Parts: sequence; C-alpha cells; structure tokens
Amino acid sequence: MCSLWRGSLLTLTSSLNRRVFQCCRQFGRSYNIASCMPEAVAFQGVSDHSGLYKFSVNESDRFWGAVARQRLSWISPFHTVQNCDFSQGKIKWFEGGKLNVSVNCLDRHVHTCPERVALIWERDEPGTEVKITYRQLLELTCRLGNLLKRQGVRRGDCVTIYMPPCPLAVASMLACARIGAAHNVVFAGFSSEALADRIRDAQSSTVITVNQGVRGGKVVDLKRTVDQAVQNCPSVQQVLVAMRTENTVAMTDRDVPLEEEMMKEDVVCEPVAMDSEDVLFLLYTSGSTGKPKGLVHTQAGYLLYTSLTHRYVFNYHDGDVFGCVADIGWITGHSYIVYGALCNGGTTVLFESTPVYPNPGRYWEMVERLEINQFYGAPTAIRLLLKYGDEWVQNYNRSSLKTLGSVGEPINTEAWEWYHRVVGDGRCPVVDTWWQTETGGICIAPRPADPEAEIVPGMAMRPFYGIKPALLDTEGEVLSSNDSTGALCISQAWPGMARTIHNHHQRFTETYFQPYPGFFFTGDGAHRSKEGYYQIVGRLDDVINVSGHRLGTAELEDVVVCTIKSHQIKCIYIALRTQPKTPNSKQCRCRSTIIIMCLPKTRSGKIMRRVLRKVVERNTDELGDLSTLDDPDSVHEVIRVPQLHIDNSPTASP
Ligand code: 6R9
Repeated sequence: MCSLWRGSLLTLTSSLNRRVFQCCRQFGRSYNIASCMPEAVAFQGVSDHSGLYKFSVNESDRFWGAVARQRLSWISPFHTVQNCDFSQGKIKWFEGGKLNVSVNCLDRHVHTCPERVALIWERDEPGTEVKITYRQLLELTCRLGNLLKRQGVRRGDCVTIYMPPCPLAVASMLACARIGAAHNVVFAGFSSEALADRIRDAQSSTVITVNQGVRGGKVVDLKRTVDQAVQNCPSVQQVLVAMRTENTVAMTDRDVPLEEEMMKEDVVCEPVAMDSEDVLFLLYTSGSTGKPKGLVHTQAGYLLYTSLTHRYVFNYHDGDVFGCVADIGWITGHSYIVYGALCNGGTTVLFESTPVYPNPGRYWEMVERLEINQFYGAPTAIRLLLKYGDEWVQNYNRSSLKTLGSVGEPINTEAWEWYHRVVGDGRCPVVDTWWQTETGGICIAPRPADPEAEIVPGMAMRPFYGIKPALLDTEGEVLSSNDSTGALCISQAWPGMARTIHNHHQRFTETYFQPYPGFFFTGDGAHRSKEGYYQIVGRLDDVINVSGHRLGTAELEDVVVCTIKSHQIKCIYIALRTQPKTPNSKQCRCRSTIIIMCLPKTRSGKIMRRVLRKVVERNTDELGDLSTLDDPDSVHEVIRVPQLHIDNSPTASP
C-alpha cells in the first residue's frame, strides 16, 4: 500500500462528526403506483407498471419533465423538455435549464448525509479497500477542480483521464464537471497509440494519469505509456501524475505531481452553472470501420437517465452497496459506477482487480467482505468463473446479494442459469441489461416490472420507461407482430442518448439515423417473443442466414458452447461473409465459417468480430484499428488457423 496515496486521501479531509444516515425505504410494502415511482401518483390513469410504461412513451414530455424536476437539483429551471429531430440527428433535452452535475452527485448528499460512504475502492490487493465518504469526495473534487483551473483548464476544454479505477479518477471526472470542462476517460490498458489517437481527436491540453497501475498483482507503467503518447500530441501542455505505487517515475517540466499540488488548493470550488446541453464527456468506442468514434454525452439528460435506470433496473435503495465490476474507462463504469450511483447518493464499488486474482473466488470474497447488494458484471467473466466450479462461489457468504446484473454481450443460457442458481442461490433476480455507449444508460432489462413478473433466462425482455423499441426488416418495414426478428431500432428520443460524434456530426446521422429514417438504429438484431419480450441476437453484421432462419452469433454460440465441451478447444467462433445490414446496403452471399482458435477480444472482453470477418474474407491487409485488442498476437493466430467452411447455399455440403 502506498502510504502517500492513502495518507493523502485521508489528510485531504477534515474531521466532521459522524452522522448516521437514515436508511428509509421510501415506499410501503403494498403494491401501489408510488412503489413503482413516486412521481407516477400525479400521472392520471396510471395504476400499475404497464400503465406507467405506456404513459412514459405516450406522454414523454410530461413523464420526463416531472422526473427531471423531481430528481435533479437545478440552478435555473428548463423551459422545454425535449427538442429532437432524428432526421437531422438533433437531440436536445431540458433546454433553458442550468445545473451542475457534481453538485447533483456530491454537494446535495453532503448536506443530508456527509459521512455516508460514496466510494469503496476495492484495490487489487484483497482486503485493503479504502472507503471515501461524500464529504471526502467533495473535498477531493474541489481541490482537483481548483488545481485544474490553476493549470489553465477552462470551461469547454476537454481533459483526458488515463487512470485505473480509483477515487482520484472519479474525483477527476467530477472536477471536470464542476468547472465546466469535458472529460475523455481512456481505458488504462490501451496502448500509447490508441491513447494518442484519442487525445488528438479530443484536442486535450491536459492529461491526468498515475505513475503506475496495479492489476492482478502486476505493476503496469502507465505514466510511461502517457509519455510515449504525448510525444505525438502537440496539444498536450501538462500531465498531472498521481501516485498509485511508491515507485518514483521520471518527471519532465510538463508533469505536475497531483497529490502534492492539490494539497495546496482550497477545499471549496464554486460549481459552474452549465446548460443542460453542454458537453459532459466524450467516450470513444470502436466503430465497424475501425476508426474510434468520440460519442458525446451532455449534462442533464444523461444524469437523469443514468440515475433513474440505476434506481429502478437494480432496485437500488438508500444504504445499499452497489458493486459494478466494470472499468471506469467504459460506458458501464461512467453510468453506473460514477454518475447514476452518485446522483442517487449511493455507495459504489470501484474494482481495480480481475475476477481471478488472487484466485477465482475474488468476486464472491469481495461480495462477502463489502456486503454488496447489487452485483453487476459481464457474461465473459461469468463464463470464465463457471469453469472453475461452484466451490469458489460457495466458500463465501453471499446473503447480502439482492440483484445480479449482466451487461456487454448476450449471456448464454448456461451462464445465466449458473449466475442465478449458484451465485444468487436461486433467490436474486438476474437482470440482463441491454444498452450501448450510444444509449447512455440501460434501455432494455427485465426490471422494472410488476412485482413478481417473470424473468426469462438470457433475455433483456422489457424496455425501460421512455424507450420505445421497434424491429425493422431489411426493406425498412416495421415488424408490428410479436414473434418476429429484425434490426433493433428505437422510435423516439430519450434523455440519455448520445448527442453527436465529436467533430463528426455527419457520421453520427449516417450511422444512427439514416439506415432507417425516423428511427435510431442500434446496429443490433433482436427477436420479439410471442409474449412481447425482447431478446438481443447480436450485432447485425454478425447475423447469418441458415436455411432461411436468421440466426445471431449469440444463438449459435449458445448451441456450440453447450454442445462441445472439449478441454482442448479453447474457443469457437462463427464468422460470416455477409452484410445483411440495412435496406441501403447490398446483400451479399451468405457463407459462414467456424474457426476453432483463441479469440481476438477487446480489452473490455468483447470478441472483435470485424477482425475475424476480415480474416475470413482473406482481407488481412485491412484489419483496421487494432488498438483496442487485448492481445494483438491473437490475430496472427487466427490468420494461421485452419478454417472449416460451411456454405449454407442449398447445394453446398458442409
Ligand atoms: C453497455 C455496453 C454495446 C454493444 C451492444 C450489443 C452488446 C451490450 C448486451 C449486449 C446482448 C446485452 N451488448 N449489452 N448484447 N445483451 N445485455 O456494453 O456498451 O461497449 O458500447 O457495447 O454491446 O451488441 O450494441 P458498448
């Protein structure tokens, strides 16, 4: 443990009397509409969940207007709830309103419960967690905000943050929000080239990093990666360096020792009044062409949407400990570790380690030690842990768990069942949450719903309030009946959606609004069951047509994973030679390929399908941006691997 790190966090805070916060359940036990959402009492004719859902999509101005007034603290009120036009890619919410996101996430909770724990930093070394109260987090944020201002950061600038999950990373994000700067968090595992691309695209003059990261017992020289990156980034004038380990690193004139300098700053930093539609952050995601897209999220709508979904999808209540094990470098970390959770005054875990360090019991040992109530993780980790057997789970007390969440990929039935039966002892709802960087927050999930409403394994099921999904066929026609499969689109705007791609508004409209005019196109395919529940079948450019049935990779992988259990076979992938994408793109011959190999995965654990596709097409000179790959060597293995082709045209034999 670096004493400076822990010491500085503690000494940065003054001692206030410990106040016990009130853990009051807002709602009674009986099922009345207020137990769905208190605002709903004022919505005429709404008496149950399905009535509230219908109201939220049919009377979307009234719904979002009421919720925004109720749940956010405004400096000045908004005059227009929404002003959106999909044909131009124009999305504006709560115009006229002014607020500060950091005040909503910090100050207002400091007023009511200063000693409530805001962050539990679950450090790589098990059993060394650090708790930060709301009062302490506000102080860290203010000092950092003042330091950024002293270093010349102004409203409208964009600060790049290259840090592992830690309290100073969260304070850096909130400090930007406090002084009106945007942030651009880059996952602290990306290469220096990937980092440089994102710094240049965001035109950052300031980068915040740590000397070294610690993950799975290994020390990583993050500052060195930043040094390499900024050599090719003329915009960068300064690099703020926090100390995660005690090891000194070479500092140049450009570098600023973060803890030392923030100690000199005042603990009060006046929050800037921001317009609802000012930029809160950029977050880069890989596009299908391989060039990263800087998706832009703004202040009020994003904050409202993430806090509402955090509250109702996970059934989060005051006093609960929310354990999302994603990295803050992904949208899941932004929306549910930081903004949604803190806006709700929640206690949120920052997980620095890996699911298997020091052993495959890590998650569940942590659940026991921190008494986590909601656990939110990725199918890829669940599948990995499943292979190690039930004992690693059963060794620990998981009685604190109330809800289990899954995100990032389709969760196959076997993994879902194991998560539910073994991890949750069969008593916790499992919520498979579908959403994207572009959607800002969860759009489809089994909860909220009527109490006791069924949850079908491996299905995201129900649209959230204000989300109106639509399935469209390749001709661009809306599929109105149930039991149909098509391109998943969303028919009307919601406050959490991205506003543009940084510096590329045209690419934004082309990618999301032109494929199906009048709709937001998600790029995913989905099936709507007879009962009207949604099941995501995977990215649309991965959908293949087998004997007339459109099958997603999710379904195929599910079958293959269940059928083949050989230990020699590490991974199996089904790629294809088709692009049955949108009405505007040409339909190609459909040919699928099964490859047995190590999968090229992104650092967030997603299979990089576009790379596989290029390999299948023997187009290895055009692999595109590989900067997000976890192990670039895996691509060479893929290229070498023998391929088994299945041509699904009627005359071909496999
Ligand atoms: C939150 C996040 C978005 C893409 C999305 C889809 C896939 C996410 C999923 C899921 C099936 C789920 N995806 N959640 N597929 N079921 N529950 O992961 O954002 O990194 O932008 O990825 O991930 O394909 O379009 P992001």
